[in-house]
Amino acid sequence: MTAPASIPRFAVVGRVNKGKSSILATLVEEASNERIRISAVPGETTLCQPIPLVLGGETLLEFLDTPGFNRARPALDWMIKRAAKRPEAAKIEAVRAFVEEHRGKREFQDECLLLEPVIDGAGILYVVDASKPFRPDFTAEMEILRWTGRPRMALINLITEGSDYRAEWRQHLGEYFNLTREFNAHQARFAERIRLLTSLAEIDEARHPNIAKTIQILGREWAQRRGRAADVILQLLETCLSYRATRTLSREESGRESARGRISRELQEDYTRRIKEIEAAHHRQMVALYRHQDYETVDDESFNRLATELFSEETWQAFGLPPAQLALAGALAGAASGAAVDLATGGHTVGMGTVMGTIAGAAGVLLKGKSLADLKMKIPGTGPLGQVNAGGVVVKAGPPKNPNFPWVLLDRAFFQFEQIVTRAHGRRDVFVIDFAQMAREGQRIGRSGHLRTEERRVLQKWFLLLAEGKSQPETGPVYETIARVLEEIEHGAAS
Ligand SMILES: Nc1nc2c(ncn2[C@@H]2O[C@H](COP(=O)(O)OP(=O)(O)O)[C@@H](O)[C@H]2O)c(=O)[nH]1
Ligand SMILES: [Mg+2]
Repeated sequence: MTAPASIPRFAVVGRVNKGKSSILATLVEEASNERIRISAVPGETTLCQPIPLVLGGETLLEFLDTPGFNRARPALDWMIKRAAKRPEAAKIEAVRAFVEEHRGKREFQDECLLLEPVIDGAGILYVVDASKPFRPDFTAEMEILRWTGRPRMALINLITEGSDYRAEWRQHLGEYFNLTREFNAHQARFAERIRLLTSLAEIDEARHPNIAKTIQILGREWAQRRGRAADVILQLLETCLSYRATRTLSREESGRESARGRISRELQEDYTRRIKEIEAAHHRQMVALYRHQDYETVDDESFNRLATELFSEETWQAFGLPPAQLALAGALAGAASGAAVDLATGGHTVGMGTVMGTIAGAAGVLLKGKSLADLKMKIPGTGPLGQVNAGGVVVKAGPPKNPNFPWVLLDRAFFQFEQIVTRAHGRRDVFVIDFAQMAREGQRIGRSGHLRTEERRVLQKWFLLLAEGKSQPETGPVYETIARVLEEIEHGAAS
């Protein structure tokens, strides 16, 4: 099943285990090992597999993942003999004759598989691993590719860090290829993918318009994706800050200290569990948006880890606003930080003051010392004074009193986004967003501290409105701010 002839095709060739399949997976964002098999075991790719670049249901380009060269030297020898018999013919005739002679036979199975599409007009991407030295026996396959006369580009992948023969490789590749580019299958980001496609357009003039169109569509789609990512983060904050855990105490319970203690613990547990669930769900959405959802190892483990760290001391040291900025943001937003809390019931209503005290106390025990992740809850009762209704006393908890809570959530979302957007699809190792690892460095790594003053004000104001239970405050400027930061992260600007 191949794409129509009008779609540019490129055969990806080179020796086995040079990262051909990995490069393709990264290029077309295919994280599933079912569809693009990547393996440290040589010889996993045994057929020519078409790998389309599909956007909006349309195939824009098609790559062919090939097994790679196996016996290039004897193949070239055969072609040289053949060419000697017909010195007037173009070299590609010898390549064509070679394929016709050996097709379907075992001797040059791999060579035939990869040369066939090239003879039919596919361009060539030749992949080498420059962490290994160049050896003269590579020239045979490079010579064969030159004989085809097709537009061809060499791609330098660097598989093993700390070992670098790029300069040497470049010299040799320059003799055989129209262009040499570097592309790291495990590190390439969106900008590098676009650069690679631009290079393909350069070497293949006939396909230039098609490839240019592809680049344009990709850019548009990427920007739309960023918009959706900003929405995901906005909804995460909205949902978390609006959430209240509720419990109903009977009149009798509300007067009993042991019951109040138990209920307050349950409330706190309910609250934190639900917030973690909300965060994990939004994380999953983001993962899917950036096409990592099929990736088998984006498993619950990473979400669990994500979850367990939200309320940890380390997280609260690494993320959120530094104290001075927090105070300033609060002041600018028209409320002193933390002042919006305590609209709880005080001692006026049945048992309420005590319940709040208990929760605050529990949090204090949980997080001793001058804890940042202080989970004191706002606990407004029902009605103006949290009065008792027919069924009992409704107690609500959330969000935490600490004004850094939304900033911590926001920073974590930015951090997740950065991990996801920089994750190359060609990687097949476990994808874990390890907040704890980052936090262990003991530095503030959140981005919110780098926001512009006006942006912090806009966000703080919105946070306060949500925390106060105002439904659906205006989100335009909030969205703009989040989208701007996401763009900055995409472009790799330092936090
Ligand atoms: N660290 C690292 N490993 C890579 C890179 N590219 C490929 N690999 C690994 O090298 C092995 C072979 O990769 P694969 O794409 O299957 O090579 P192919 O046989 O040329 O298709 C796999 O274990 C890959 O994970 C890279 O850029 N960095
Ligand atoms: Mg392969």
